[in-house]
Formats: sequence, structure tokens, C-alpha cells
Amino acid sequence: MNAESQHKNISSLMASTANALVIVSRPVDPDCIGTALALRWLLVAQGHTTSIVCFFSIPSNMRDFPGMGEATVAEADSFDFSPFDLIITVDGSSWEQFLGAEWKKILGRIDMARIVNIDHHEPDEIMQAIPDRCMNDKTSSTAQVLYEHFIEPSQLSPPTGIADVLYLALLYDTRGFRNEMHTGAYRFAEALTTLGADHARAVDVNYDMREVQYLTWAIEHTEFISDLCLMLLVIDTKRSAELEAKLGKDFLDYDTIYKETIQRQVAGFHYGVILTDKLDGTVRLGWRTRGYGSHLSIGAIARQAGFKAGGHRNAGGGMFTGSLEDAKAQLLASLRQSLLG
Ligand SMILES: [Mn+2]
Repeated sequence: MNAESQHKNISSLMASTANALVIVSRPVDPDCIGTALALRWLLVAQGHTTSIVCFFSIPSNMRDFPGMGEATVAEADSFDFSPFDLIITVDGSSWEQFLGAEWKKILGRIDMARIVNIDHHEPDEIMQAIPDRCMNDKTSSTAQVLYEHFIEPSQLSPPTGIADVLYLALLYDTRGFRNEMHTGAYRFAEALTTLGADHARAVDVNYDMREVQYLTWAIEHTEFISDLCLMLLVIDTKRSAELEAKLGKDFLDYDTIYKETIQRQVAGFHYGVILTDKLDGTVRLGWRTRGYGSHLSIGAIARQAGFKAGGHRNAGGGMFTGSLEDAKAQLLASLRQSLLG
């Protein structure tokens, strides 16, 4: 299946939809929301009724994102998919990222032939399930994939508000162009600023004070394992309670500055890993890898260690079924094995 035929399949579904649903991914971030808003604008401009749904709670740092209120927050379990003849999943590569933990059951209620995926992550289970209806480029952002394959060819000119959210998506996913270079990313940026995207607003930073509190706490609890070039933050039951007391029950939402300024930023420590006990028999994994130099794929190492893991090569996440102790021991053993032989 090549990109051209995938594009043709998706375009023809979009051209004939009477009622489309765009599902955003977890993490709920500027890329999935900006892309969803732009996609809805495009479909509506072409005469198709379109809604946006989010099956996760909106993280605190996204509540003021422009247009956030356009996405309906709903329970995937009880959601009625029957009114929609087209379902478009944006900015994710696994079903769980769109439908949550109960994705198998929920997917059973949806006609797979009506599902389309637009994404820029490493191809995963959605690509396996519906290869002929996935538009996947490993580029800067899903926003760029949407722009290059659908918005630009439409010859419709997005209003400033849409250029703005696409620009926020691009800047967020590229960390202000500090991630790896992708063909067309600067051209995309230029097109968006020409359309009126507000650069000064997009680069303005307004961290929540809780981000700072998380940062302080996290630095104190980070283990620097120098022979593995690894900085590891483990959030166990006790630490979860501590963070919850400090930051509230959404404490996991406040890790942005830590990830941005500490993980993969310290000389000699190329891998930044967070393991969080979900207290439901599973452990959540998040990683960042230094982009410069030749480093291992934490995703591959995690999969060897029994995790389900995906995302991008240098920034991704995963899940381990079992205890926190086993997750940590197996991940470290797998990294040690790959690194030191
Ligand atoms: Mn993205």
C-alpha cells in the first residue's frame, strides 16, 4: 500500500461523508487538538458536518488552548458512534490512545471500514489493522501531515484562527524546531505565519506554578545511573500520594518543565525515563532520548523487557503489566544488555 492509494482512499471517504467524527489522541496536546480543529474547518468548508470528540479528561495546561471548547469530552464506553459515517483518528498510532483501556470492546461497536488515521508516529497497531486508510508521514507533526496532504491540495485558505492552532501544534511537537529536522517543516511554518499565525503568542510561556513544584520534587527524586546514561524517575505508591497531596489528583499533568529542561538535557545522560505505578496492576512508561549522537531506541528496549511501547523514536510511552519492581528491573536489565552486552 503506497501513500498515493492511501490518500485516494481517505480523500474519497472524506468527499462522501455526511457526518464525520474526529477523535483526538492521548496525550491531549496542541498537535492532536490543532489538527482536529483544522480538519473540522476543512471538512465543514467542504460542506460536511463534523464533530470533535475527546475520550480523556483535558489536562490543565490544555484548558486554555484556543478552540479547546470545540471538542466534546465524552466517555468512550457509552459513546454512540452510529450517527457517524466517517471516524478520523488524529495524532496517534494505537487504539488505546484514542479509545482508552477498553478499546477492544469499543472497537467492536465500530465499523472498521469507516475508520481513518492521520498521524506522524512510528506506525503501530492501527497501521496493521487498517493499512489502506492510514496517512502516516514521520514528519514534524500531524498538523504538517494534514496540511501537506489535505489542506494545501484543497486550495482553501485557512482562517487566521486555524493557522494559529496549526502553528501551535508545529511548535509544540518540534519543541520550537529543536527536535530532528523534517522536510517541509519550515515551509509549513512560513505558510502559517503568512496566513497570520501569531508567532509571539505561540512562543509565549506561562507555566502553571505546579509545573515548578513538580520540577523541584522530580529533580530530588531522579536517580542518575551513569553507566547506563540513564536518568530514572520512579513514581511508586508512596510518591504518588506525596505528589497528589502537593499538586492534586492530576499531578501527572505537571511534568512538562521537568521533561523539557532535565530529561535528555544533562551531559552524559542520554535517556530520561519515568516509570509510574498506575496502582491497577500496570506501570506507565514515558521516555525522552537525546536527539544528537547515536543512541539506542528505548522503545525497542522496553518491548524486549515486556512492555507495550510506541510513539516516536526519541519520545514515547508505554505500559507494563505487572509490578513496578518488575517493570524497573526488566527495563534496566534490557537497557544494560543492549548497552553493555
Ligand atoms: Mn504529534
